[in-house]
Amino acid sequence: MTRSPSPARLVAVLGHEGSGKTTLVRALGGPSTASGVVLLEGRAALPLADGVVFVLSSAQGMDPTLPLRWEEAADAGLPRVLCVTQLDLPRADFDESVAVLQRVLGEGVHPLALPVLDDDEQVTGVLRLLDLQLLVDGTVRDAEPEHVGLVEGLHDDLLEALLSGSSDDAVFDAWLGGEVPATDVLRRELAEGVAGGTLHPVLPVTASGVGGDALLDLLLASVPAAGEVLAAPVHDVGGAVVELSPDPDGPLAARVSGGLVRVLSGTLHDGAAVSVDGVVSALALRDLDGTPLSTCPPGRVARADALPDGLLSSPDRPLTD
Ligand SMILES: Nc1nc2c(ncn2[C@@H]2O[C@H](COP(=O)(O)OP(=O)(O)O)[C@@H](O)[C@H]2O)c(=O)[nH]1
Ligand SMILES: [Mg+2]
Repeated sequence: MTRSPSPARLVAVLGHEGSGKTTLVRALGGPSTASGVVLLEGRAALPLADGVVFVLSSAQGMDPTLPLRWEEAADAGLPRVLCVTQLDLPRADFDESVAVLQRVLGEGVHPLALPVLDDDEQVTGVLRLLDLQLLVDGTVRDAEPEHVGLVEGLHDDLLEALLSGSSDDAVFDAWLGGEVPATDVLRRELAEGVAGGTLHPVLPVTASGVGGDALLDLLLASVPAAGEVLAAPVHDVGGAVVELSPDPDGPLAARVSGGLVRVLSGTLHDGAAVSVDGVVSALALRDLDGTPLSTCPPGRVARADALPDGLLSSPDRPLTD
């Protein structure tokens, strides 16, 4: 039996071995989450991705390669957010992890939510710093006044970061004048800052998924569906630029990386002959969970394990970068 393919907002999950990437993807219901965000672990997903989540284990601390990957993703123009995991382990400390990330990655790194602990030091919810709402067990309510007092400084820092970068001068001036903008204005500024690569929120997520909704909401709001990867120019055999658009009936073009395939234009059909940078083979198309897939339209991602990395096209109409 075949199913419809996975949806089209693709986020690469990067981080140190053992930092909790697989656990995070599972806790969020991935790889294809119900919210329409596809989470793929590892660097192979990067050339296909619309955004990146960097995972830092609060217990293990900083991975020395993280700044390199961070720059790679920045060069690719991808929105970057950060997730702090393994908060239940003995040496874990969310605030310390945030401080390390701010020190190493610099500008634009701000906590967006804080872990809320119960009497046994277990993370049972998160406090959203944007609107000072508490999310516990799927319910949302105002944070207690004594909590608000403790986090007011972080809330103000976040709003200042959001609004000082705003293209909307009226909003920033009002903020300077002591007015707190409406939450939907703040959400819009947040989404624009993350999408534009100037803001990098940090969120706590546990192995059981506490904090996961806040992360998925952020990704949904700030990572463009099927972005840059679809826009890169390709050429025909004569060297002429071929303009592609995400048209299911357009000329077939797809990117292949690490056994993953993402369609730029046209539609992939299971069993069809395809050419990857001149090497022709028969396509064995599967969904991310391994189930056979009959077709895959533009923007979607699927598995095609046997294919080499490169630009996929039809053997009848070969394309190159
Ligand atoms: N106690 C605890 N263990 C975790 C947590 N997240 C992951 N782990 C464990 O840490 C190990 C590495 O996690 P994994 O998700 O495979 O990391 P990956 O290598 O980044 O994919 C596994 O044994 C997980 O069960 C967490 O939040 N708390
Ligand atoms: Mg893993």
